[in-house]
Amino acid sequence: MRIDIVTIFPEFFSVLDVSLLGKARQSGLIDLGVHDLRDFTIDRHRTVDDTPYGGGAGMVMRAEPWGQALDGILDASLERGVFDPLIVFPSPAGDVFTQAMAQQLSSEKQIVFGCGRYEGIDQRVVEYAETRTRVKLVSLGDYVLNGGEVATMAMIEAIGRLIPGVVGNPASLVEESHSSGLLEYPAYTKPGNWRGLDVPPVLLSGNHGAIARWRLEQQLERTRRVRPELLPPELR
Ligand code: JD8
Repeated sequence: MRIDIVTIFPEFFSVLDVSLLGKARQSGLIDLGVHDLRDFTIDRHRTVDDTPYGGGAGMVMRAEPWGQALDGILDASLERGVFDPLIVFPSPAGDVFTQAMAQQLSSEKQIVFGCGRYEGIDQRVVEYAETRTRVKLVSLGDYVLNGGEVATMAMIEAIGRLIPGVVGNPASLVEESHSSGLLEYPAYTKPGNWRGLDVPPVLLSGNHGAIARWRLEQQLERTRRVRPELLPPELR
């Protein structure tokens, strides 16, 4: 997968050089391009924002730098034979990001993340982008962030780890929270007793059937207690 990020804070994404995603980039599973929006301005102050039409507090991101940045990325995609990359604009007004969406997006050839700041991006950028390719507004959740970078980082991690070969043991993806529709069971490791707290005896029994049943019961109990809406009505 090719991932492009447009942002006024390119240094924010240096963390993508390390850990699992860093390894995925070294092995060629993920190809990453981070683009500084200010590189697409033409004034000496590299201005990316301006006052909002209609008045109001704050500033709005100007359309032209975005138009130049997205055209450059999309034209480069065409040269690589990718004709319909997906542009994702993180936005509080977007569809809420879920594991199902991460799974769906993990099969994309190319995703371009457009990280807004200030009060947002001139709406005509979204309208223009829709004339060139597929566009999706996605929200990380029902709370307000200061820009799209944190959401983009979270989405890249959630999507990237689902790309075949990125996670060493694919079986570990199956039992995770949300992948099975249930929250995950509690995990334990040595020592057997830690500060007077024991590991549940069933996990020491060697009885794999009993262990599997205990883990499923834990998943159902935890999901019923914390996120009942994830369960079908008959299991709530
Ligand atoms: C992109 C600018 C800040 C948003 C005035 C605060 C996502 N789940 C989420 N919450 N917030 C965002 C998000 C916030 C953004 C931008 C995403 C670009 N802001 C603006 C509108 C109100 N400020 C998000 N994904």
